[in-house]
Amino acid sequence: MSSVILVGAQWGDEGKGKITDYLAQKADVVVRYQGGNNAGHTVVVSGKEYKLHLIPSGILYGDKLCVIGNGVVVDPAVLIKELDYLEDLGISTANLRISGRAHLIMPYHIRLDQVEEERRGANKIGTTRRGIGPAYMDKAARVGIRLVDLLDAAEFRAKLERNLEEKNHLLDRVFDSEGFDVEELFTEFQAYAERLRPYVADTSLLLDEYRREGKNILFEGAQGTLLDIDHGTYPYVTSSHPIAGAACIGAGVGPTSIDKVLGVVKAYTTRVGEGPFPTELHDEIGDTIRKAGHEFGTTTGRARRCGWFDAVILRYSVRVSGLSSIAITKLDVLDQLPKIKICVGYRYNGKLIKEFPDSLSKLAQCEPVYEEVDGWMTDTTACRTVEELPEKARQYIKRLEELCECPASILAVGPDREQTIIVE
Ligand code: 2SA
Ligand code: GDP
Ligand code: MG
Repeated sequence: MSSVILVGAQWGDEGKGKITDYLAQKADVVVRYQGGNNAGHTVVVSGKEYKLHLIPSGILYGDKLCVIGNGVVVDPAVLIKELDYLEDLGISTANLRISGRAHLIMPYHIRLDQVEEERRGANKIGTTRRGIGPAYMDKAARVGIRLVDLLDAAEFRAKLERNLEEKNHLLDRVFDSEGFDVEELFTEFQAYAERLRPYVADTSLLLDEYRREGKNILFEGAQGTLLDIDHGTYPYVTSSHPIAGAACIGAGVGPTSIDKVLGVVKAYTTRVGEGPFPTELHDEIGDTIRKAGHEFGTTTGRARRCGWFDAVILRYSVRVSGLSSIAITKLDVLDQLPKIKICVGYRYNGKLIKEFPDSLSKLAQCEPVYEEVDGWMTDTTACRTVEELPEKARQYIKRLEELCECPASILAVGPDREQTIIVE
């Protein structure tokens, strides 16, 4: 396996948690490198469901080193809650390490995310309101507070005071919202510092040691290509880079140490939040898919918008993340559909286009061009090999591979770890 980056190839929620958990069997290390607790990864092991937001899905094994890299924004209260959640379930968190270079999500980031979304009104982004955007803004503005700062009380206090002066002014004057008290936040965060101190490490160094020993490292992406701040449907994106290149920056490893990139895709498409979505279904088929696939946000519970598979998006993901292969999840969700559509291109201004457009208004005017295939109308949830899949399901997968110009290496036919097919 060596070093593999796993990324979402659509708008997130492709089943990255499940595939990470599956691949983690053979990994020595699992690393999160971007995003924060806006992510929601659901993993099912022997019928039991685990929901993770910050901690890498590899934690469920107990013996894997799990790393939260410098590129992640960490809400310490949420992280501690997740540590408690796992420990209550008897899952050890002793192998977790968090980069001291990771930035903190502070309570004022969460408040700002909320009031900014309200102010945007009809132009809202549909954020998860977890403070992700404002935390990355502070990082880029060079006023962010990092985990290493949290561990140094004097440093933390100085940075907190400076930040609160500005943030309280902004909240009060611009948003007519309540500010925060220095003493209260300082005391609250000192408790977090003590709880998190044992986990903080130079994780780039740690990963380098593992790499030199020839260990298998799995990088677990959050969100998806189309939510990337550069390559996604800007401004309806998250504030980090879900594409594969970000793994190097967000974990502190060099690109030459990466062997493979795996893109996780659903057999159809979903999106949470606002923004154009060419293959979105506004009819009962969309409702059927949402119901069959339990398409509701893991973090916020929001209903996900559902639509047909879009090969234009996939080819774009293959390009911008350099995918070596894809894992196609949720095939079983299509089991009872008599007809299935695949978007093979867009019609824009009367012309057929095959490349994903950069302009959002252009994308909003794109009409999907579909190819229709017969559904397999058979339960696939017990299939464990490609041969056991119905012929029409195999044809569907083959067609997706051709259109995406990328081979499928893994298929998923249910949420459980066991419901996974390795393509030989
Ligand atoms: P943010 O909060 O600033 O990152 O939001 C910006 C956009 O990014 C989208 N986004 C997501 N889309 C899908 N899934 C995500 N994670 C959760 C999940 C979402 C949930 O796993 O289900 O529970 O609602 C995720 N995180 C961010 C978001 O919808 C905005 O469009
Ligand atoms: P992630 O954010 O990419 O990790 O995906 P989420 O966990 O947010 O959403 C994927 C959902 O689909 C989760 O509830 C998974 O348990 C579930 N899931 C993953 N793979 C499959 C599959 O092949 N079939 C079905 N029915 N559910 C799946
Ligand atoms: Mg998710």
